[in-house]
Amino acid sequence: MRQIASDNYFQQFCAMPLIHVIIPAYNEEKSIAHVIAAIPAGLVQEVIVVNNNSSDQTAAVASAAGATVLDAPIPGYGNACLTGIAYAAAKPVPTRPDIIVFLDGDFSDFPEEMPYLLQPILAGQADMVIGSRALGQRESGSMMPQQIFGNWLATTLLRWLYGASFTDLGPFRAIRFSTLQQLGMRDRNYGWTVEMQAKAAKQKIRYAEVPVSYRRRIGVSKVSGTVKGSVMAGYKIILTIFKYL
Ligand SMILES: Nc1nc2c(ncn2[C@@H]2O[C@H](COP(=O)(O)OP(=O)(O)O)[C@@H](O)[C@H]2O)c(=O)[nH]1
Ligand SMILES: [Mg+2]
Repeated sequence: MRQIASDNYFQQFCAMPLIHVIIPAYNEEKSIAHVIAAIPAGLVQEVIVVNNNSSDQTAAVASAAGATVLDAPIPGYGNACLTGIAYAAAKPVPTRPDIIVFLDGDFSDFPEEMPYLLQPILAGQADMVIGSRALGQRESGSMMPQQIFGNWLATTLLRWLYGASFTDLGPFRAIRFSTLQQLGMRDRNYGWTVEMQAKAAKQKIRYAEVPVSYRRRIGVSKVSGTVKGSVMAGYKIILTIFKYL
């Protein structure tokens, strides 16, 4: 795994922007505390866990780990993200985030790699950064074959139809809050990640990709690990790509 940037690395960025992390979580009581604990200390001002009717202790474990826990009654990954964005947008300006980082709650991402995700934005080179598992180190079995194929197909269509050069629809990503609001995100479930990338390409947003590591999740997958989830996600991703053309 790559060497993590030291604290004084950020000294060059005079006023560190406010960074909030949004983590959609559904029945992730075994992993959520690990995810929160692995976020580099002092890097972010708030960790927002959006819990969707979890039947386990996800909410209690997340708040005990220091996160702000929001309950999103309507199921769906996108809906959880929209709930987190609405919460951040409702904050008074001085405490409203400048940058949002999205992260999954199953400990398959490496939160300690967040400084790399942020670097192109902090350096003023990009307004959105996707953590690419295709460019990074992936533990075997961390992504299902249908997931690898689905990402290849979606990123190929984004290249052909939008002229965009993405290699993954990875969940671990960072974006300027103003850019995120400009995109006008709508999707409430599986089309969220590709909607953001399709709209960013369409609106000529400056984006970058950085390689991120990926490992097998803790617990059970709600999307790619289930036939229903994979089919629904595949269908919604393709639909979303053509919807925003
Ligand atoms: N809040 C919320 N989170 C969800 C929902 N479905 C999945 N998630 C979370 O979204 C992330 C990705 O889901 P996951 O099951 O890991 O999908 P996979 O990585 O594609 O296999 C995890 O943190 C899940 O807990 C949902 O309906 N609501
Ligand atoms: Mg996962």
